[in-house]
Amino acid sequence: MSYVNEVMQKVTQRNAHEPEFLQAVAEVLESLEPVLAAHPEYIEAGVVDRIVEPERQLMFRVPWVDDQGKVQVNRGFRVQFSSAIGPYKGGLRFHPSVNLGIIKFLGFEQIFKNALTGLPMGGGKGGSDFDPRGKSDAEVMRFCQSFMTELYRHVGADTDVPAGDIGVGGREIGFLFGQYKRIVNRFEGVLTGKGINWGGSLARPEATGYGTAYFISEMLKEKNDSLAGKTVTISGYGNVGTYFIEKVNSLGGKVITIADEYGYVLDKEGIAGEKLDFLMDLWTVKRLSAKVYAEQFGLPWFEGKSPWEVPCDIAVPSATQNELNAEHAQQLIANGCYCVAEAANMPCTAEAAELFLKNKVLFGPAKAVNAGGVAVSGLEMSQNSMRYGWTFDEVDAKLYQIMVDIYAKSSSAAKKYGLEGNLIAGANIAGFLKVADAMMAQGVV
Ligand code: 2IT
Repeated sequence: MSYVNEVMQKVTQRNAHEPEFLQAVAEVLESLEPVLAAHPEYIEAGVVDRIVEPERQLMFRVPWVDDQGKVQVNRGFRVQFSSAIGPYKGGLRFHPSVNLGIIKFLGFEQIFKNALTGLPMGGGKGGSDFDPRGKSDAEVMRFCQSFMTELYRHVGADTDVPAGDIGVGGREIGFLFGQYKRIVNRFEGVLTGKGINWGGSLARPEATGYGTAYFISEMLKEKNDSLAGKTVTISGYGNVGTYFIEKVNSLGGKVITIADEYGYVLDKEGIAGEKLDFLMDLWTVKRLSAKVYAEQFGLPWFEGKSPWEVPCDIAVPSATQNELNAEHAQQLIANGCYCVAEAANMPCTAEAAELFLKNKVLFGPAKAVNAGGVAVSGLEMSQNSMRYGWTFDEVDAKLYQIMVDIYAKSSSAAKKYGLEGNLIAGANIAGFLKVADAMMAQGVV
């Protein structure tokens, strides 16, 4: 049995009930085959055996009192996966689907994504099965305060720096930061995604969506093409989707769908102007269904259907893991879609991604495509350390350059290991090499 298969077998035995984690690990390990063949020293040093096991996994009770005076109990998580190249770094997800396996898959992905940014950040992820939908501000605040009352002892500006993810935006980061500061009596950059007048970075809210558009532009540039005049379908309309739409519009393309787990809206004219203004806080603040957008502007709503049935040039899954399966991939390919970029984390199933590669669809993997968010989080950490803040244009220019570099690194790593055009392999290899070399230098830890 090959070394990679042996490692995968052990990971499968140890984490048998965590399908998303196994999916994420299998994809990376497969990419590493040619690297390990060329560099047996990584095998000898147990680098792969170590990188698939989190350095530390925390699970804790989060008790809080709802508006009716009833005690509620949620489960909190923080998985500190790798600190080889910097403090643990990665978002917090508040969603009822959260469990240890989901947080581990996200934390594992974050190791390689963060390495790709070129900034000194390790990999981590956390969250809770708390559902922010339908909760009052006061309930969200009490929950966040309780969550941080346990988490504070495990995090810190030089230890572990959480941020937002699904269900955690500016409001939640504010409540979490306030409680941390109150407990430790220190104003420090323990979280990113902070408000602009209390240590946040300009362009952090925009970063993931803008970065996705910059990355797609790089993929298209290689084919002497651009986003101008292109029709794009997306799913999620949270922080990532909304700012992605804004950037696509400014680059001359149009986005014609948004979706949630109940269905999708088709907006053939493209989401722009007052419609985009309306969309901006529909999920991130109000946490309402995409159907509300359809109703507001008299647009067709397709109940129980997926936006991947709509013909488009470019498809950008921007909601959540495994939202785009093999059947969707086949439909997209049959309808002429020639570029797919993962704005969410692992939104394509392994089978879907395989179909895209096989059919020569330009495919951008999540670790590379959506790295702009955590990249600007890294820039927020730099600004906090300097006690200084860059202008919007300064941060945006750095973000742009980081996305250009990530594309170049991923593309050239794929080429170097005989997998030209396969950005999944390229991103995994480029991210891995940086972390693996750091692990080699630091001994068996
Ligand atoms: O998936 C992600 O990269 C994020 N949710 C952002 C993480 C961060 O630390 O900014």
